[in-house]
Parts: sequence; C-alpha cells; structure tokens
Amino acid sequence: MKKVITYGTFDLFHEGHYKLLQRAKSLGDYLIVGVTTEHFDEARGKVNVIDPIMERIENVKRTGFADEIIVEDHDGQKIEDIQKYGVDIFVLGSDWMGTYDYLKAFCEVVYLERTPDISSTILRNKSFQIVRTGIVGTGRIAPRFVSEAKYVSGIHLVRAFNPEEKSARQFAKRCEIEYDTENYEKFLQKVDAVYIASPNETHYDYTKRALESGKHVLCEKPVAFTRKEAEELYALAKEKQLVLLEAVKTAYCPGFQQLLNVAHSGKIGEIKDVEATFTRLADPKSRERTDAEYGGSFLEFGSYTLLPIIKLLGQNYQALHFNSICNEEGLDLYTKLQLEYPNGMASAKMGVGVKSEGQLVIAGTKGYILAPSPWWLTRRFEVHYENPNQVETYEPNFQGDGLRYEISEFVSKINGINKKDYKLTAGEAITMAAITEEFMKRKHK
Ligand code: C2G
Repeated sequence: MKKVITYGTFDLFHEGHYKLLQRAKSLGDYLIVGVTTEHFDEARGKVNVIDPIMERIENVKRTGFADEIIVEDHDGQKIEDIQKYGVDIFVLGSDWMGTYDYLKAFCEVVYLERTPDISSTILRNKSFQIVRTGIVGTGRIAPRFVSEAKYVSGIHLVRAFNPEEKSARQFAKRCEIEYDTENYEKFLQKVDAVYIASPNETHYDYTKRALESGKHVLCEKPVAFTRKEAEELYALAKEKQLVLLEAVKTAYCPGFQQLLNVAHSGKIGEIKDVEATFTRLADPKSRERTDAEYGGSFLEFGSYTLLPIIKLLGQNYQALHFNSICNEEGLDLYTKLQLEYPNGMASAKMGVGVKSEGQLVIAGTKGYILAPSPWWLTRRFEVHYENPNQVETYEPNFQGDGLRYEISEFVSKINGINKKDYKLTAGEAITMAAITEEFMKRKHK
C-alpha cells in the first residue's frame, strides 16, 4: 500500500485545497492530511487564520479524500510523521517548491502545481474589510505600532493626528502618510479606526469622540481614570456596535493565554496569591518621571500588573492598600498595591524610579507558577511543586514585540471574528479603571 502525506492550514477551504487533496490522493492508496494548529500557524507567522481548527478538519474530511487526518503542531513533525506512519510520498503545493527537499532522505517528495487565482489570502481580503487606521499621538509608542502592524493583514495605516505640528510631520514623513494637527473630527472622517497612543490624560476624550464618530478604537492604557468614564466608553462602544480594545498587550499574547489556562487547570490547586512586578527605570527628564499628575509608576505599569491579578482572582476585590515612594512633586517613583479577595490576596509592584525583579508568581495550594521577566510578553514560565526536582517548563510561541497580537485581535474583531471578549473583557477593563480611580484619589489626599 502506497501512503501519501500532505499538510496545510486549509483556512476558508477553497477549490485550490480541494484539487490538491484530490491529486495527492490519486498518487497513492492511502492519504494522510496534517492540519495545522493555531499555535503552529502563529509560530510560522500566519497570525490571521480565520476558521477554527475543528472547522478546518471538518472541511478536509468532507472532501472524502483523506483516509486519516492528523494535527500538525510543531516544527520537525513532518519527519516524525513520515517515519511513524511509514509514508512513501510527501506532497505539497508548488508554492513550497524546494523548501521540503530535505525530506527526500526519508521518502519521495512531490510538489504539485498550485491552482491559479485562488488562495485563502485572496478570500480573506475579499470578505473582510481592510481597516483604514489613523494613529493619534505620534510619540515613542507610535513607531512600534507601525512596524508591528506590517505583520497583520487587513490593516492599513493611512493618517496620523497630533496637535504638535513638528512631531506629526516627522512621523508622517517617516511613514509616508498624511497628517492632521487641528481638526480631530475631520481626521476621524478619513479613517475606519484609530489607535490612540497620545498622553494618558487625553485617552478618554479622544476615545469618546472617535466612538461618537462611529470609529473603532484601540486605545493605549489607561483608557480612563475613573470607573464611570470607563463604563461610559464601553457602553458607548456597545451601543454603536464598535470595537473598543484597551491596548494591554500582554492580554493578547499567546503565552499569557496559556499561562492563565495552566493556572486555571487545577495543576497548582486553588489560586491563593498573585504577585506581579513591573519596573523600568525611566529617564529622569521623561514624561513618566516629570508629569506628577499623569506620569509615575502606577499609571505607567498598573495595567500590566493588574491584568494577571484580575484575570486570576476576579473583579470582586474587598480592599485595596496603596503604598508609594514619591518624589518632591508627589510623583510615585515606586508603588506597591495590595489587594484582598474573599479567598486570596494579591500584590502589584511598579517602578519608574526603583528597580526590582520583574516577575509574576502565582501561588496555589498544590504548587506555584513562576514567570520570569519579561513575563508581560510571556515567553517562558514554570510550574513548581513542593518537590524541588519537579519543575514543568513552558516556552510558548512569541513573535516580534507582542503588539501584533493585539493588532490582529483588533482587526479580527472589526471583521466580526472573535466576537467573544475573553482576553480582556469590558468588565475587567472597567475594574482596572476603578482601581486607577482609587489610586488617584489617595494620591490627592
Ligand atoms: N494550494 C494549492 N492551490 C492554491 C492554494 C493552495 O494547491 N490556489 C495548496 C498549497 O500549496 C498547500 C495546500 O493547498 O499544499 C494547503 O495550503 P494552505 O492552507 O495555504 O497551507 P500552507 O500554509 O501551504 O501549509 O505545514 C504546513 C505546510 O507547510 C503547508
């Protein structure tokens, strides 16, 4: 019996896929089809796959050509599979010509002519809107957004807005786009969505006006300083059926999702304590160290440290205690926040003028999870138990500097995919704003 194997994502299943499977099957007696997992696709740079894996498997099954369907989830698996299943022929489309010649040491390798004029990418672009996006604020964060957005299809950066002419002009020139400096509403008319990366105190106003004009918003944290403001913004987005995402990039990183799932899986028992630290020594002349009202450690890094706490222990904390080390102007160089929960506790440490170990520790009744710095990108974490020799290490996929995941989520949501908000819900974002409000109140006491 001649065994044939082929692999693919098979997203938005189309004629090209069908014909490939048909020809692959006709090369032998038994066809094995490997369908990629989302994680594997992300790792190889395909971040905008639309159909979930079960649907992609179902579509392959429906053709009737596959005798066996397997899941492909890691590099090097092709050699394993060829040996394990005793494969005679490896088949892939001609777009991969040459790439898999190394498999010739294990079996015959055949590249079949691709079906012209059809691909998942063409279908994705046809059925999904290209989101014309404007950037509000052209300071330090904006260029990072531009370089990361290149990895996400479906987003097109078209304009920038900044009341400071010089900054806007320089940025727009670098990115070869237009810019506006005066009339925000006019700027909004030329885009479908905005990414807001302006100073913290302007987030609420820019977000509100964008939503009122019918534009989707991805806003840097903190989106608002009070519970009421945050509630108002999320209610407005809901009413207008617009996407409002707070850009806490950790929330959208695949490794962080995995860490939460491991924590919730019962492996470490009941979660009792979450300790999250994020410090970055800021230039003494920077906004973070000089703006006593809207700079400082908590406003800079509180969203990161609060994220795992709220994700793991919930929104119903019973008490908050803040302690800060401030400079003469009252700007917090270091803040320690303790949260009390009915069944647990948490602490968050943030610094712009004090340096500490940036780790995340989740303590449970059976063990603990340790995610070392930079845990907010979550490239690695470990599960530890009482027995010090028993350690499980996770090294999730992570590409670029993390922003592409939040941009990809934003674009998917605008296009009606990933409708459920589980990565950072409106309720969680509102809870963060409520804690920020408490911090601001105590600071002014
Ligand atoms: N294909 C084709 N004609 C098209 C489009 C795709 O013959 N018009 C083929 C591809 O060459 C591939 C298969 O259909 O052999 C699946 O394509 P994708 O879903 O795009 O998967 P791909 O990214 O090519 O994954 O390990 C995964 C493999 O490397 C291939």
